[in-house]
Amino acid sequence: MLDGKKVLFSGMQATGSLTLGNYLGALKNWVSIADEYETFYGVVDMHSITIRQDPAELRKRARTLLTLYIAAGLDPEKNCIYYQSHVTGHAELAWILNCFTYMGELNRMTQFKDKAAKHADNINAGLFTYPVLMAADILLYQSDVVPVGIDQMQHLEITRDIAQRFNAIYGEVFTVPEAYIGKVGAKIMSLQDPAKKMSKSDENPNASIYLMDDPDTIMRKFKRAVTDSEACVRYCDEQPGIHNLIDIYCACTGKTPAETEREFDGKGYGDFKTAVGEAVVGVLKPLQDRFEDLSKNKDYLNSVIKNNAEKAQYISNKTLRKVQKKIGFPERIR
Ligand code: ATP
Ligand code: LTN
Repeated sequence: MLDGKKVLFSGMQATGSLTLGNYLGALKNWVSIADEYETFYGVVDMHSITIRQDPAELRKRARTLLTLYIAAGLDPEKNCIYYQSHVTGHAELAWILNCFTYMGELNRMTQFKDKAAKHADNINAGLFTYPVLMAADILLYQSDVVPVGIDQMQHLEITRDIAQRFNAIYGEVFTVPEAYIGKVGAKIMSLQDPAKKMSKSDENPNASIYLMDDPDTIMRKFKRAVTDSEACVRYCDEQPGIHNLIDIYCACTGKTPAETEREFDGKGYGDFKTAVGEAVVGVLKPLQDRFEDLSKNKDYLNSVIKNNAEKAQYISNKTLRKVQKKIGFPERIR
């Protein structure tokens, strides 16, 4: 609890350009529930360097991501939007939590296995302990809820395990967080292979809709989206391509799958794909316009970056000091 409200933490990596999957699975939910919580939204640039990054590119992407948080509807006066690397407690708590996390637990993480396979030439220790830094992000603010897509569930479980283990030894130090998974859009699949999740690191640009894609590109990508052979708009597991497009349509329009089936009864894939494309353009265009406006306002963005980092540093220090005391680090002399 912070100022009588429950605490929410979430974050995204500044790697690659955000996709519609990131938006519908995470960012959109962040905005819809923000008012109910005291919120912290990190641009988790420290997580990004587990994969080799070009410095100038990382800096640019981090700023783009922070701007997108605001463009998506998060008011930075009410939501603490900041760069993870500006708040020292993340790394400090992560080190401590590393000493309360087992190699065997980290070995089971599917994201580690996937990323290690993709980057076989750079399987660094940071990639391995990535979930511990994520646990530190969350526990540092005594977070109650963490809105994420389904793919992050395993990391949430390990965070809970670490918190409970620590609390069992030292008393109730950490709030044990819950994941918040949205009802629609929790797992948007690739437009080219509906068995794979839509991912910003996919090499095929036609597999993903990027938040910055222009309307023509969006319509073209949906026209080319892989569909099935039944030629009717039905929400079922046998038609994974159409299933995914219905999920996208519902997440963008607020309609249900049953309503969508009725709306397109007797119509072919072509009409449906056009409607999905238009629904997505309708959601992304205003976001893109706000992004353009915000990007021009450098002073405003800089003040958000500074003020929120200070706020996050101040609040996170409380947890950090408590943890340091509990584990027996010597007191600071003032
Ligand atoms: P990468 O391809 O670099 O691993 P990613 O696209 O998977 O990146 P992340 O930065 O790992 O994105 O995730 C940011 C947030 O978006 C997380 O909460 C994650 O659960 C959510 N998310 C990512 N991809 C999808 C998707 N296809 N559908 C729904 N949510 C998603
Ligand atoms: N691992 C997350 C990003 C992330 C995160 C967090 C999400 C880092 N720290 C804390 C929620 C809470 C991912 O989306 N890949």
